[in-house]
Amino acid sequence: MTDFIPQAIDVPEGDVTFFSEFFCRRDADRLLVELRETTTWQHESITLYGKSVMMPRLTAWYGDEGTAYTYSGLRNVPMHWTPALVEVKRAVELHTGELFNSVLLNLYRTGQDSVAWHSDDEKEFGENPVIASVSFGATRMFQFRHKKRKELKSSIELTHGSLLMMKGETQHHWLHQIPKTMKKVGERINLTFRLVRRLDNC
Ligand SMILES: O=C(O)CCC(=O)C(=O)O
Ligand SMILES: [Mn+2]
Repeated sequence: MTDFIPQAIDVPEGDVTFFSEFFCRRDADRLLVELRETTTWQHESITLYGKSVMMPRLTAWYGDEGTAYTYSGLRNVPMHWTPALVEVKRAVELHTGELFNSVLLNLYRTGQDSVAWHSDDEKEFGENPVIASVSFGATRMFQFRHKKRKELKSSIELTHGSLLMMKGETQHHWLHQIPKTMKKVGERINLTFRLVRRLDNC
């Protein structure tokens, strides 16, 4: 880890901070290759307007036992942590003081891969989820849009080895996305660490 100076991102009613070089170049290069090769990537389909379509990215879900949850209509049953994931998780936990028990990985193969507007507000994440988002590989634009105040927007370039923290009421008030780009960009891997709580029915 090299950069401990947080950059605050302008998202009123939210709490977002960015560490541009959370991992040094050498560690980031090594982790990109390791994560690419040791992750069991899936290409899932989702139902959109009654039609089954392939997701515009590859995904993988890892975590402690008992942290399964439903995301985009898909039931994610986690796989066991790999050494590369444990390394990234430990670094993030040590630095932020937060604890996580699961991670969703996304692999954006080209500029045509993307994630559509959404918030990470599944009930399993609790009232005010803390999301730690680590990026490796190609730089991609991450955009925020306020749910009600249409004039409020923000964006940040997520660079190789960076960490973006979203906390507080961010997921209540803001949507985020990674748009497609016509630029020639290489592969990018993103990890979003989350704390999944067991849902109790009583
Ligand atoms: O790739 C990213 O930076 C964001 C991914 C994301 O928002 C998600 O998986 O929920
Ligand atoms: Mn998200």
